Amino acid sequence: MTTTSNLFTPARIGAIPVANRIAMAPLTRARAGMDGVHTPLAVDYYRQRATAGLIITEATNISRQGRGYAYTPGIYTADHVTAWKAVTEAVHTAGGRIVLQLWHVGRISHTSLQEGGAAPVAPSALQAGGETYVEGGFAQPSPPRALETAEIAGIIADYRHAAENAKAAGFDGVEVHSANNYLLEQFIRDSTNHRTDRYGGSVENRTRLTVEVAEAVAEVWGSDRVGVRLSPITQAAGNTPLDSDPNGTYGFLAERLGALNLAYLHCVEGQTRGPNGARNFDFQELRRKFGGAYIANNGYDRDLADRTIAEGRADMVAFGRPFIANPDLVQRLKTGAPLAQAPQEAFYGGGAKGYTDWPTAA
Ligand code: 8OZ
Repeated sequence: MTTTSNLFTPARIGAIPVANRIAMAPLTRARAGMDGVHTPLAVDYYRQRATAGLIITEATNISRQGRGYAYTPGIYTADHVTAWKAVTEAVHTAGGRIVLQLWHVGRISHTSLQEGGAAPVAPSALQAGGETYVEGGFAQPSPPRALETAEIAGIIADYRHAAENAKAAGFDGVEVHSANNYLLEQFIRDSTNHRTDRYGGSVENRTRLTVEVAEAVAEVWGSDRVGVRLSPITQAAGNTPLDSDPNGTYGFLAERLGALNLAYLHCVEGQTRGPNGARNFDFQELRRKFGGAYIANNGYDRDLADRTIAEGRADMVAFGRPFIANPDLVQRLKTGAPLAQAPQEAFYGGGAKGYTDWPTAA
């Protein structure tokens, strides 16, 4: 196998210099405490994967209200900052770069995870299907309540506070999670947003919250250290189409985000390939509308990633699952060493087993 691949050339993603074109995709591992504080295991886990050109952390709750899964980390208390600081120091000492993914789940939550058993919040009072992970098992997300217009400034303030904490924790930047049908995407989609205020109705109104959050976070970090993740054709909420016009909605949003000169756009593209590959969405058109650095994600293997970088269709490719069982994924892709496969039961929850005990290639 060739080692002259384009994947191993350095680049700049906004203001962030990266040593290669391989990003570690955000991976929910559900191994923090119920208080959202990481244990020292997370320090080992991220340090082991620091040869990625850029680590994008697991989705991290910006507020207690934004939490929808047990054992996911937070970035809203001083203890969260302290725990994450140990992670960023370890990654930097190992020569890596790491951005924190900022997350508010919106309606994908459960009353047992909310302060005082409150209902989760959403653009509209429409209950999600599917399952979330609560203490001790899975549960359908609880019926949400619709946010009052006057509350939305508070949500943006929570993002700003989380971004400030991420800065104090020593990250290289932040990624706004506006994908996979969590809060920001619930606003974007006309199936989950039935509002009649300035955050609902027109495409401009539905995309407003993502843009305002990106602006607020960019005020903290500088726009060249802020990325946004989108999933225009996700099936995260089941098989039903989430939006009547994904091309129009996301094209508009990509132009708006492009005008902010952000560090990067990161897209979950995978459902254009494989068994659901008939889905019609042009990610290159989205990338052109955004105009800045582009991180492609989902279902890439070495050859497709290499071709994508060689043809200038992305600046980085993010690998997710392969990073679980291959802490030295970059080296393995370089040498052609075989990749280990993580079993599903290693993905979420537990301790070191299946998390920090994967060996490097001999
Ligand atoms: C898997 C399990 C729970 C959450 C996402 C943050 O889909 C997630 C997630 C993934 O973006």
